[in-house]
Amino acid sequence: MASHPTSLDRRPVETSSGAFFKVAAMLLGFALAVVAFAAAMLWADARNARDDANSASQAASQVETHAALPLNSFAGVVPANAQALAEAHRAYDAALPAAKTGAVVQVHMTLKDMAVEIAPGVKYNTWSFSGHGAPGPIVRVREGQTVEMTLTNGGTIPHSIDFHAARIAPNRAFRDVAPGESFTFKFKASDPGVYMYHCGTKPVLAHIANGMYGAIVVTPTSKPLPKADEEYVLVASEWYLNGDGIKQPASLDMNKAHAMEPDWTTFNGYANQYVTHPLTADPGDTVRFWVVAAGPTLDTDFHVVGTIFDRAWPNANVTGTPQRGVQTVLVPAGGGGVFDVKIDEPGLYPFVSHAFAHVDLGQVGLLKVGNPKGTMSH
Ligand SMILES: [Cu+2]
Repeated sequence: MASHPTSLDRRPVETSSGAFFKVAAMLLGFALAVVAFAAAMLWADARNARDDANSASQAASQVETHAALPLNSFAGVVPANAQALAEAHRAYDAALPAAKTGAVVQVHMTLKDMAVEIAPGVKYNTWSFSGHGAPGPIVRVREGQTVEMTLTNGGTIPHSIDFHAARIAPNRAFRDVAPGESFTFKFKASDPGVYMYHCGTKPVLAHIANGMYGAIVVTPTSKPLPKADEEYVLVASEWYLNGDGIKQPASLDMNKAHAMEPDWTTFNGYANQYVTHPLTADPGDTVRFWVVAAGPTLDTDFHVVGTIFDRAWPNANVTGTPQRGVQTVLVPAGGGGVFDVKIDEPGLYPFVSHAFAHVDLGQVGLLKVGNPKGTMSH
């Protein structure tokens, strides 16, 4: 027993510094209790306040007064005419663009600060890669082509562009570009797949969360993929709002981004857009999905309801042997995946992140095969 003292009192000699630490520990414990109590009260206040808040504007004003936890969620908060707005929304074109010919593919993006809609009637202040919101344009090249990327910064702070498809010194190619400046670099797209690109300027979390991401598809030529009839590119991402974005555009809530509590999650930047405007295929077609999870933080568990992947290339390892007959495949934040489905029966087939909170937050769409009767909202 003597060899295993259970309290400080059993120590034979108590030094003055030991006594000091005892007192300090007691005071610290008391202080922590006070902080915990205060936090609990704040939490209770916020809960009550939130319960009372009937209007979106009340909710928006709260978030400014409660910068710390708990975080006010604006998930699912849309105006009354949301359905009409969703129908009027022009969906991001998910079709894989045609490949360009030639040894060099020039890509020019002009950054612009702009408010865009991310859900029906919900606006957000993005830093846009291309002047039409997030994601940036789909870049499509063929294995072996050289990408000549020019970035023009039309924004107000420095930005950069980091291509995951490149093997290149980041300090040289992915460097910050000052407002008003342009910068060009080249890389050879030698590794086929689908890759994320994003702004790599610090804090990267904020730059990606503000919409600075997109996909580059490098189609293999050394070992071509089986033929596909339709090819779609989906960039999954999440949004963290400091207001509901209805009366005025929301901006980034960095506390929510750190807490990984998004208000909306999307495919191609806008919640549920392919539910209202489904992607299409004919019965018997092979449909290929090129999927990137842009995050900034959360993964996507890609699944198509009502079918099974005929071929899946996890991590977009398209030169490897595909997996067959798999149901749900992880697409990690900052990663990609390629998925083929061949669907014979006409119908509405939802594609989702099967981490189902994401479906409720907007990361769901429909693949409409043929001309089925009726509708569904998954
Ligand atoms: Cu940036």
